[in-house]
Amino acid sequence: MKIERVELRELSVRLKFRFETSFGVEQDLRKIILIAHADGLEGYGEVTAGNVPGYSYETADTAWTALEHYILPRIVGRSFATPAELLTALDGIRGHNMAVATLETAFWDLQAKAAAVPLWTLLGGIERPIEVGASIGIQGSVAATVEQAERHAAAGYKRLKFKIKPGWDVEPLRAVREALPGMPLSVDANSAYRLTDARVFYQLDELGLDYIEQPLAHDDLVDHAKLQAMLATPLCLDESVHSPQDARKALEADAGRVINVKLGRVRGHLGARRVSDVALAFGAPVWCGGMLELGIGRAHNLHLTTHEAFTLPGDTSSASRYWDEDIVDPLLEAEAGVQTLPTGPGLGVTLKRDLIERLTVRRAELGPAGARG
Ligand code: OSB
Ligand code: MG
Repeated sequence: MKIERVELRELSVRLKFRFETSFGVEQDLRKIILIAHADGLEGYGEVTAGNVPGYSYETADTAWTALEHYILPRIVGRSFATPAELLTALDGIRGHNMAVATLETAFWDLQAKAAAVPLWTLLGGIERPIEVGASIGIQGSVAATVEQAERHAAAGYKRLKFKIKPGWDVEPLRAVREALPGMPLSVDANSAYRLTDARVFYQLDELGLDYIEQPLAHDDLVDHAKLQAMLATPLCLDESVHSPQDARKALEADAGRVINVKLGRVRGHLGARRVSDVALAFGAPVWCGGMLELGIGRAHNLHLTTHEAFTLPGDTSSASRYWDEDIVDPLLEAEAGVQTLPTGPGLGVTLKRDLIERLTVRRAELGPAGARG
């Protein structure tokens, strides 16, 4: 397929809630979407980076710059037969996986539309209901945390994940465990602890959590392996895994026993598949993480999750939890903790053009004549 033209749009959107993690608070978000044009078809991708470099070094701004100046100029006007070929053309770009993934995932959407099949069939998935959990931010009071836990459990979510940070960990989780004795629960520290905080993890180890996500530094597999050896609860790696090589090293070192796969972090669908293949080979369960996505990113996550390696509930909860209005039809809603795949070719969602126009704060287009503002 020849990529004739690519549009970038930055949208200004507001989450329905303030989402607090160990690295900061998010609510007013800058979301970039990408529309790739080929053979009369449109492929959609979404940047998953945050406003600031808290979760990763990438941000909405760095992704925009990487796409506009480094990635798209190598791609626009050229033909690619497969996503692997497209990625090869980007071999010279180190890192910036979220920016690359935005284009890579849009190219998969194009290919599925050209083949007139739903994206999951190209990804080697199986058509099945997608069980999802919910990721719950730091609430600031134990009572509010328990209230959130009970509300999401009643809504049918299959697993509840709580953000923790030093000083906000054992007490709220004990209260949630008491309120919901049989509920699958997990915590996500987003790298906020050190090995010297082992006392906290010994206490969390008593609560029967499904896993403890990314407790230690993003680049420290050695200390994660030490902590894993001290605990019965599996560690789940998020920020530490950017490639199948990272997954192999982590699982070989027993630095974790579960992997959270996020399309942006691993450079797109091909990277995600290779990471989940490594996990399957090690017998480690994987699940699809979330980055507070709009409908394009959310739909990509659902198609990804159809693969057999994804055996634990992911974070792709109902779009209406996050947004008053989403930018795609249909609205991607979980019923009793189960998301259904959109039908139709490719992602199976259509863009709400008028809404997107109203939310747009920056645009660029790269075509045969190069960049236009
Ligand atoms: O660590 O999984 C994370 C959101 C932004 C950045 C990092 C993370 C998250 C979430 C939210 O946990 C998942 C979601 O509901 O999209
Ligand atoms: Mg995480």
